[in-house]
Amino acid sequence: MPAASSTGVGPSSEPLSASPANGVSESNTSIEANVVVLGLRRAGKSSILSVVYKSMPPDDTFFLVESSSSKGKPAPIDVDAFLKMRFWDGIDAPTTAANLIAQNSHESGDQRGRIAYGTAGQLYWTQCSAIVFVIDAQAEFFEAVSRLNDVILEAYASNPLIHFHIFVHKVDGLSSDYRYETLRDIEQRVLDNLSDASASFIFAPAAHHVVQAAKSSRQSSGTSTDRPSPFDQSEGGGTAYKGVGGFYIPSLEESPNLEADVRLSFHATSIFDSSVHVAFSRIQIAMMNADLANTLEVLCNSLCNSSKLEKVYVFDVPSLTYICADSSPFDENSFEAVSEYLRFLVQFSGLYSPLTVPSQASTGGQRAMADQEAVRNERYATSNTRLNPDLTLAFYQINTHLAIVAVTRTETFAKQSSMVNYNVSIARKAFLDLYNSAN
Ligand SMILES: Nc1nc2c(ncn2[C@@H]2O[C@H](COP(=O)(O)OP(=O)(O)O)[C@@H](O)[C@H]2O)c(=O)[nH]1
Ligand SMILES: [Mg+2]
Repeated sequence: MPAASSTGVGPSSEPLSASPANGVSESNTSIEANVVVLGLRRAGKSSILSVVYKSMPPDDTFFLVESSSSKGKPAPIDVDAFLKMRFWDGIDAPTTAANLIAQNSHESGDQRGRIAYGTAGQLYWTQCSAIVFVIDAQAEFFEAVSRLNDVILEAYASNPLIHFHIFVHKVDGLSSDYRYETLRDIEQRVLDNLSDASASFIFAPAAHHVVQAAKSSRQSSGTSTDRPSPFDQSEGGGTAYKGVGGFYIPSLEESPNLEADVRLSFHATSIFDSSVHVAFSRIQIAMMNADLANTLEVLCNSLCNSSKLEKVYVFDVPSLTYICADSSPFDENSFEAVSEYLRFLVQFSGLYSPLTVPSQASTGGQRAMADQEAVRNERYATSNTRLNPDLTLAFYQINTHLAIVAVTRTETFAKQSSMVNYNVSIARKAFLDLYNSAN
């Protein structure tokens, strides 16, 4: 059975995925993407991060202690799932002293711009790839939407490439019709606010640096994943324009049309089903280098076609998020079944012989060696289960925290299992090579 990667938060000698924030990075500089989670108090920010990245059972979030700016700096969560990401559980403090200091430097043309809200002065907006803004859909959301509007204008002024993911959260309390209505209502209000703000909107000097760097990296990169850095990355690390190949870079010379230019995505989420994992999967994929994301999808498609599978995902098992999937339409129910299956496998992973798990303090290099060793010996876990008479789920471990999960017709799978195994063994080597080269 699979084995867990090391983690920096809490002990982890368990095989696979008992460990949450897999592969906490050794240093700031290896972080490729910072994501700040913001929202009003009790919106559900800490719950979301705890459920997805710390494997906390949803019911336990009721007992989460409230974080507050008086209790010091937020401890970010580091995740390595093809992309080395750092998630910040934002403390809502719009005008900290740090922000005022940053404001001065911003006015004097500092290319780093202002300090990001919620990070207690540890990060600039120019270093954030994405912001998750959590809105409690069970409460009155007028104030939350107005706060979101402030955050968008503030962050976008310094960093026009930042991607805003708005979580319309706690939708478990709403009927499915009302869920959709609430989502549309919030979306419309946000867009209206942006449209109203366009006329008086001014970019900060930092924005010009970010856009310039993104344009030149897009021109020069070709298929390269190395992006030159326009600013000092020593604090917080990370670049804002990872994966810039795939989206529109606004022109700062023309008058802004915020409702069209700002990158916004809306997600209806709840910690009581897999919607929150799906939302984070989409965030991860959107931040990934566009070439890498395309290659991963092509690989999933070819595995799907060659083995006559219905659906293929590559999962980051500890967080139950996927890193890529084939291009067939996403199906919520099948995703829910796959997540349930992975949860089940993880519970029993300790019974099987784990791979050589590098110790908690191990370096990325040691982890890569352990992974290569496992490939050489072909010692990776596989498992399959019949979901219903027609559908079978199949699991193939890739390394200490990644796995291929396929949804397939039971009949096809039974007839062709040796061909599927052969194709999977080739695909998993390809995924592993990509993972190693992306790291
Ligand atoms: N019904 C429901 N409650 C949630 C959900 N997510 C979080 N909560 C609850 O909301 C409360 C506040 O959550 P918390 O994460 O502390 O909010 P924060 O202040 O934004 O970090 C807790 O009691 C959670 O159990 C959800 O998806 N559905
Ligand atoms: Mg909190």
